[in-house]
Amino acid sequence: MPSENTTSGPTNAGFRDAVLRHLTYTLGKDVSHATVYDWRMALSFAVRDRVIDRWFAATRESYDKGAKRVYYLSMEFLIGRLLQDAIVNLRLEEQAFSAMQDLGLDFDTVVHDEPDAALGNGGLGRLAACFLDSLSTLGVPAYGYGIRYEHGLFRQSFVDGRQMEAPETWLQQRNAWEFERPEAAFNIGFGGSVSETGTQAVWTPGEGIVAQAYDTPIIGWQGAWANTLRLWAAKPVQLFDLDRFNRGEFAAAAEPEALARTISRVLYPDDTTEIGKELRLKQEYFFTAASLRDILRRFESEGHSLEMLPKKAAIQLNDTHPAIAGPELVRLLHDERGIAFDDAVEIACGCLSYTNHTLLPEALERWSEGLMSRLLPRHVALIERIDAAHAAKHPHRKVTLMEHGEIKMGELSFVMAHKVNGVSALHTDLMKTTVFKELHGLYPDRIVNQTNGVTPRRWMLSCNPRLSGLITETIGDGWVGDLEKLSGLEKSVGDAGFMEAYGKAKRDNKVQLSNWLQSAHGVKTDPDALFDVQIKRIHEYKRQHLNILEAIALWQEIRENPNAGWTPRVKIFGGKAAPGYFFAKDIIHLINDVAKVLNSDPVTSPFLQIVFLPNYNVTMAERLIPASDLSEQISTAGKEASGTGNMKLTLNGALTIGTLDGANVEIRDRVGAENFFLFGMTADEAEARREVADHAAKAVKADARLARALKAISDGAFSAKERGRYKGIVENVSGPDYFLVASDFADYWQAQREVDTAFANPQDWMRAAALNTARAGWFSSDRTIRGYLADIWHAESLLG
Ligand code: NBG
Repeated sequence: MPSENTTSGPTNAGFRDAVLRHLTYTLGKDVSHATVYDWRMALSFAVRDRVIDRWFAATRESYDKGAKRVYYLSMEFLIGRLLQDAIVNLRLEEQAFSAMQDLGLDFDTVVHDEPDAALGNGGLGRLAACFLDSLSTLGVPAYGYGIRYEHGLFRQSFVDGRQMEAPETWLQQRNAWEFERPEAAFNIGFGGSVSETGTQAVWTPGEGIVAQAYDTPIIGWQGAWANTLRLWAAKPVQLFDLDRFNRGEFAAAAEPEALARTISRVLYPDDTTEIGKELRLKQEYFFTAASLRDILRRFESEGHSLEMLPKKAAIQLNDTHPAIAGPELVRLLHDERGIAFDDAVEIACGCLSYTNHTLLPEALERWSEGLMSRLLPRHVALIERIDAAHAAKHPHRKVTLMEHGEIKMGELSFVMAHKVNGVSALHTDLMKTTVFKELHGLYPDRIVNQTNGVTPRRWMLSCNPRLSGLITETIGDGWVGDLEKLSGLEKSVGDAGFMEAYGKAKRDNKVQLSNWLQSAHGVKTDPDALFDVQIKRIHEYKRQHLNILEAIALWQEIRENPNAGWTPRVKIFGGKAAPGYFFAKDIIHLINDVAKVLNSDPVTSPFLQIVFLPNYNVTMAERLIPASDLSEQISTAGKEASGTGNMKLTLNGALTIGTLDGANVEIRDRVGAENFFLFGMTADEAEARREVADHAAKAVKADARLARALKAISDGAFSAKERGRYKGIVENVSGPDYFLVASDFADYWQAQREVDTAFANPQDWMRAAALNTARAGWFSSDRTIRGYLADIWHAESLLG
């Protein structure tokens, strides 16, 4: 892994001494007693030291230049591990590697000791993490604001094929990257009452909680700039009740503290459906209110007048979770600083913008007015006033911010933002014609598109050293900071030497994955088989059940005709289901049950194997993606807002089998239709098909393979002791089938057979894979951030 060190500074020996110094003086450990944890911490501190000066300099420069800052408010930052990332961004590979070697340690073992910070559910949270990397790389003064969850996304295991959930414990050990900021703390109130005197309203909260900041520096590529991820932890206003304690009521005395801490205790394990818990609303207000106060404090410390706020602060709402920012900012400006209401709304709109990440109706947040009035009484009054102002401007409007006793957070965000963006071209178009149709008509310039992207530092340079090395050898290392340079690879795609090296990098990655599957999971796989990968949250719209149904049908066909020259394939699944989403949990169970039967079938297992890896997370994605041949992006068209895993896989040379959904459309446009396995209905066709009576039953009847696969499930072929176990799935697919599994099955089967044929010709396959890499440059999150800067934030890079 070592590559050329381009930073000046300490020599390798100097760096090793820094590690030793931290081991001794920061960790208080002697070399002879140091554990892997101690070494990992010492290495992290030595690396972190290299970030600090740059971090301070960036902060100073932002103040000196009076720069506009970008504030990214997000309930989730799925950052994963940071050590390797920082080493790669600082170009410290050589020094860190040789320091560990000198000290008699295995570099990979030390790096892999770091817990994976899973402060997010899926795409939305990982996108936020990629954006932080790009903002720092581009030298844009920016802060990420979120919650310092004590427990991130649950740890998943399988017992008899069923998903089990256990708490995640990333903070059990010390977190090497964060700095506690006891002085950066705000009191956040809930409940209480509002008194009005004349035009002035005063909210007196009934309870309070302290939001205290923890800062993590985020270093950009080559250490050119560093920003801050500021996460809020909930602390009690009063530590404990001494009177009760002295009376011997120990548990009761600790109650206020425990209750307060509850707010930042866990990440809600649900990314698409609203669970409607009071605690969730409290979390949302807690981090939004603390962030806005921090933003205003910084702004006011620079001595500007409040009308200048939109020129100095761009505040991005990552989905509706921080949507309360609209009324809260109006409250801070109007109630607390005396700005006229209309002006306060205008200033707030000038700062705020909102990204929508899903059109699934159940995922658009709505809060009951009752709950909201109880927790945030002043905000409800302000929302009513915002709604009235909107109605006055548009007397014929039909869409209101409040309806059936609920407050609609998507609509509130729309009205309070100067720009609203979708995350892929198709998704943005659908926003205009579906969920925000009327609002789009009233504000035709408000909706803009910013197709998602991924950071090439983590998703190529760091996770795929073999391919990165080859790319750099071929076109130089400019691609890391400018991914579009990958197009320079195209001319090498006809070159036999390059293609051999490309094929070797992929094969070596597959061997490495295969070895890990064996050592970590006891699964034996053939690295020459096609590695077919579906890694993402488990959801009906993502259609993991379509994938497993196809596997069953294929198994049946191979059994009938084992000598037909089948292309060996390993289907790898990874992903978690929300604990309360029973259908998704049944899909996991079914995949595991099917795997058990298929993997032990001596006739078919040389050709078809199923592996479901437990506890999929960022770290696992980093292992799987470089070794994948086929990327499954098979959502029902119109339902996947963008996808970002699809981009990572494309970049790493996996070919996609996919529908015309989300960013698949743009991926296919760029890599070329001939290098992409397209199947299925378009979003319009899907919409129309749902109107056809008995569409699923008809599709099942028309497709003997699908019918036979469903019958095997019903007959208990995979659940002999409980034949009815998957009745729900079978009935859904052959009955209502909202996600059109049955209707897309035949086409999917056909596309998979085309995959088989294509993979049997390794030269052509590798050529297509290399073209996928060469043409993936546009999907860098650097490009996405440039788009936000130009179209939404109107902020600038302070680098060069
Ligand atoms: C997800 C979408 C993905 C998209 C990411 C990032 C949520 C609510 N939405 O398609 O499902 O890629 O957001 O934009 O997590």
